[in-house]
Amino acid sequence: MRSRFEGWCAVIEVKTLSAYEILDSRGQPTISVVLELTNGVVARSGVPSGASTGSQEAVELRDGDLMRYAGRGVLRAVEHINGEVAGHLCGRDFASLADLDEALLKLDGTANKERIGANAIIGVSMAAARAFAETEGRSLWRSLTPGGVEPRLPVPHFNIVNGGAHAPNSLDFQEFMIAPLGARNFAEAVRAGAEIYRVLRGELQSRSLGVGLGDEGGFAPEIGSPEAVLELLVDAIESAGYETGFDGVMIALDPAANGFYRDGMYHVDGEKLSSDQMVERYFEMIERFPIWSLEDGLAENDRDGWLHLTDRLSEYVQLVGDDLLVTNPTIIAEAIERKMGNAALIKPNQIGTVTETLEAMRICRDAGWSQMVSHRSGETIDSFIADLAVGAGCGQIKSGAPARGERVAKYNRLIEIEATNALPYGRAK
Ligand code: 2PG
Ligand code: MG
Repeated sequence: MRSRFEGWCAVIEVKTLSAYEILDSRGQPTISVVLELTNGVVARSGVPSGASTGSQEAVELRDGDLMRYAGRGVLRAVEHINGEVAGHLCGRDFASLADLDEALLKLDGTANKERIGANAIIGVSMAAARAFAETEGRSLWRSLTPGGVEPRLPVPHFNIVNGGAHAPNSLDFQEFMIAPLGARNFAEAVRAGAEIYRVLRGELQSRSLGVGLGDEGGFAPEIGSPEAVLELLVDAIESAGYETGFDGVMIALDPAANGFYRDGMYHVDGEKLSSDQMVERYFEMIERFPIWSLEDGLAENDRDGWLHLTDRLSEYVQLVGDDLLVTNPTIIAEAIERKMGNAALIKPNQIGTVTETLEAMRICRDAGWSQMVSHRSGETIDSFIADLAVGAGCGQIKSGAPARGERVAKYNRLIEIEATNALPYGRAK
């Protein structure tokens, strides 16, 4: 249906809403949602879950019943969906996703979604976004595209070495990613990622290092030094026949510094570094290696450090806030104002509704900040974030290694979108 004034619009009426407990990629309980409309549309979603979380994230409701899944069950959140959320939405008309999300926020009534649970709310919101798209007869990515934004295929950031909270090795940095910025298109970027991943496996084996995997499908070798991993990555990129650089393959880091910040110091590979020393260490890494993006280089509480980090490094690299910003429009607006970083990681479950996620992205766009859409370390096969990245036109995504079903579900969805639509590839200009 096309409205005369605003382009596409649809009114949906919720018929039934239900949820159940399923497993995520780490073998922990999470939520699956099924939303049925009176027009016959049935939409689903699977809710992701993080391990290295920011303190300001919307609250993921867990049962705390130690007799089930060591307290990690989500039956209370599931009951909230099947009970009061269903009671609140069923039989009602909604003219937009924003209206439906607003109804969810009002029903919850808390600032951080702790009553109903952000995991419950985001599951319903994602299913509802799909229900709107389906009713409009459009792809999910198209229905998520804001006016004036050019949809595009994002540069994939493949996390091929895992450490920190995502692996049991002694590597303090959490994520070492390769980003084929110079690829011709998305399919070629995937090819580069997969070929480099394969070569890296061989190189690890030839050095008698383990090829076991971390939570996001990257290798988790027993290496302590981040620089040693960066050397390996550059070797693997070149041995696979690619060049480093903006016309080829670049490296992105997510040290997730909350994880190694203790007593005001950064603990890296046996050394204790002050905030300033940590920033200088990054400066040296950026000089030596083809790094283009640095996420959570410092801890979320090290706010003066973030100001210094931005001052010192923003002309050389993208500085992405994840735990610092938690996809929260208010927190992002403040960081833009204070010049803390220059880009935001975007994870819908950190804030808890799709509408607020889109708002966070709009604020970034308006300020000239970049955005990288992201999975969580605990995932399902739901590929929602692939459509979100294309629709919002931000040009960047990370979804783990080019391996493991829950990771490649997103990359494969992007390949499908590219194969069936003529869209540009690459970072947003
Ligand atoms: C991160 C994420 C995703 P988690 O820190 O960026 O890679 O990890 O989902 O564990 O917060
Ligand atoms: Mg992160």
